[in-house]
Amino acid sequence: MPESFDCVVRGGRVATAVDEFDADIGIKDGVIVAIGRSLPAGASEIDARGRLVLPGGIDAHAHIEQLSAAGIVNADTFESATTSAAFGGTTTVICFAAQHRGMNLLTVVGDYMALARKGAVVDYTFHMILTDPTEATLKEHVPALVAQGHSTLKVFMTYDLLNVGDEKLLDILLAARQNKALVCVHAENHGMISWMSKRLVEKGYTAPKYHTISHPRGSEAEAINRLITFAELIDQPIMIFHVSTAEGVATIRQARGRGLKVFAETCPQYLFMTAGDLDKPGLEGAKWMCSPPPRTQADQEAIWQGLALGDLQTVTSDHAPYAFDATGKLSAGPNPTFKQIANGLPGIEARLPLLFDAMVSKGRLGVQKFVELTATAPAKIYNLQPRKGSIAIGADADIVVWDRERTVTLADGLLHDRTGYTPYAGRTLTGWPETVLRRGVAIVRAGHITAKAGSGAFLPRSGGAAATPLNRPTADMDPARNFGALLC
Ligand code: DUC
Ligand code: ZN
Ligand code: ZN
Repeated sequence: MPESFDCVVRGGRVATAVDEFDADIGIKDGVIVAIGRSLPAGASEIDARGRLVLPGGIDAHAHIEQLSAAGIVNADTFESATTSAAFGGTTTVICFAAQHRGMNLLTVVGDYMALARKGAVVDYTFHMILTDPTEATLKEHVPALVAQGHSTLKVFMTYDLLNVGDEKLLDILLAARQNKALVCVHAENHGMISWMSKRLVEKGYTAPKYHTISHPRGSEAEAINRLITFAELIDQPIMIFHVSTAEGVATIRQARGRGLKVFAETCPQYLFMTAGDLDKPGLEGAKWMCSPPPRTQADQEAIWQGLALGDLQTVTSDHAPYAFDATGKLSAGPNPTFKQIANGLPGIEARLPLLFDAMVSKGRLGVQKFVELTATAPAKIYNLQPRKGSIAIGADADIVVWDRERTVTLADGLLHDRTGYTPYAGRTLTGWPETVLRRGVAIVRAGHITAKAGSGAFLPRSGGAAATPLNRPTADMDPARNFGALLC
């Protein structure tokens, strides 16, 4: 044990993904160096008596200061989004360096890194969105960037200006395999969405609620199934983003049952909202518009079941904040069709309190599963362990002291992102992050943040175990069974 601690978090009830126990936590140089009873005094002390002490949350899917394909920058800067994250108990974010068509990926990542360095107040690492997988992108830029610690590629199967199509998706899966990177995918069938959207708008069904109909539920399971089929052909691990339907969960469960390396996430909007939330007067429903859209209560139940059984491993926010004005949701004018309204919800701050209320306060799956879904599993999948994701000797002291009694009624303007609204307004939650430590320093305390813009650290990552192929080639790709063709 070191002779002195910089800080001791004293007297709390510590919970990890597997344990729960009463302990003090001793911190030195930003790292947890002791977990025990009656630790000697630290240079500073945090009184955690009567509180839960949990690892800082990891939000592995947050759109921050990102240019959309339509040319809108979302409402948050790195500083505002990560401030909001910190207030909500999240100490690490994975956000998106987004290549649009014609852009050089090296430049995209360099420019994005400059924004993060300037503004982030929590630690961060990137997914690289590929929309233009040219030869140079795949053969030169991806290898160089993976070597610099950017080890996930993100791909869209829908959106006019983002989707890469089947052949390029296969190219990207292969490039990822060759570079030991994980591929994260927005999986929805583009043709179905496009066809439904055109028919709805032509017939005058333009209100935000029709956005839900324009993404027919089958469009998700179809794309997930196609993606899994492609990933199996290439023998490439994948992460399926924001699963919204029972059929999506079932398709993933079946693939995992066959031993395939398929990971999946969902988001609070698919656990706590339904399509009915978009059915509001005028354009108000736009505040609940995201893709895929929220579905039904039966889907919520199926997704909870998927989380319980491990078919889905993590819950992220998919924070995609657009203000309800001409800079965001109404950028196409005061009277847009649902097709002209930016997709996305603010959620980086509410994610943990919403889940804490459901899982810990109301008891659904319990505190250990809460920690697993929101911190430990994303740390494992995105290869941030052992530094992040748990309370353990040697880990960064990213710690949240939770007041499990405090009730908060969410309201527009209460949270710290820059949209000014929350789709969860009016919900009363029990349990709230009280003190948030990032690498041993209390950055949120008594409702105030002290972290300076740019004090967040970049977390370089290799692909790790999750991104390692099974080495289980299909017959078509296996030279021993495909008449000797060398294809990978
Ligand atoms: N859907 C996406 O695909 N990205 C951001 C937000 C959203 O709703
Ligand atoms: Zn998406
Ligand atoms: Zn997203």
